[in-house]
Amino acid sequence: MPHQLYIASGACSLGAHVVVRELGLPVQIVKVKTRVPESPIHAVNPLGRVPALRLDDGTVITENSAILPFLADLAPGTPLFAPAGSVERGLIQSWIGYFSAEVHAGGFRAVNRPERYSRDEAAFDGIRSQSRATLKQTVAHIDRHLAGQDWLVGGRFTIADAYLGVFVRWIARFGDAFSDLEALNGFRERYLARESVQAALAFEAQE
Ligand SMILES: N[C@@H](CCC(=O)N[C@@H](CS)C(=O)NCC(=O)O)C(=O)O
Repeated sequence: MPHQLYIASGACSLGAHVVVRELGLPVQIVKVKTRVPESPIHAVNPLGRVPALRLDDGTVITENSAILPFLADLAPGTPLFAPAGSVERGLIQSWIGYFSAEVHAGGFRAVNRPERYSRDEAAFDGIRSQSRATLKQTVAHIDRHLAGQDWLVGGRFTIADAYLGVFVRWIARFGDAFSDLEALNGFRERYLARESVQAALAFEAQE
């Protein structure tokens, strides 16, 4: 059996999915549902989360921050990543860490899952609005970095950009509240124009 990447429609697994398509890797994309007990994801990742990468020997790698570099390393020398020990590799991994910890876990999760932060339902709206304000500050940092450049590191599309696309798409749901982040809005257009992204989104939209 080939390596299998477990993904879900609209989820943060889009970044890894895009990397598989950018690199033309021999990795089977397996679309699953999350948050339902009968989902096959539970047999792969005990946390029930995507992305999860099941290797051909049965080993399962979870976490975007591990899966994205692992996939890129399946194509040695790819411009989507950078050589071990290089400054660019450090910068790409720095952004991936920021997206995983600060933007996803620290930002979106509190906006989307206030029940994880309080048992008091009356507190949910307050958690959502404060978290949204915090998230805005977090993504404004990315917006400032992107001003005047197309991609995050080295003037080319990398695995960090593949991952950032997830959050830039999610931000669009906030409409006007985030529309002043011009560099990020430009990034979203460049991201959505990529063939790999369009193919990944079309696959995810299929029934
Ligand atoms: N830290 C993990 C987060 C993964 C994660 O939260 N995935 C979400 C989709 S964006 C999921 O599968 N949620 C289902 C659930 O929590 O039950 C990573 O970066 O890979």
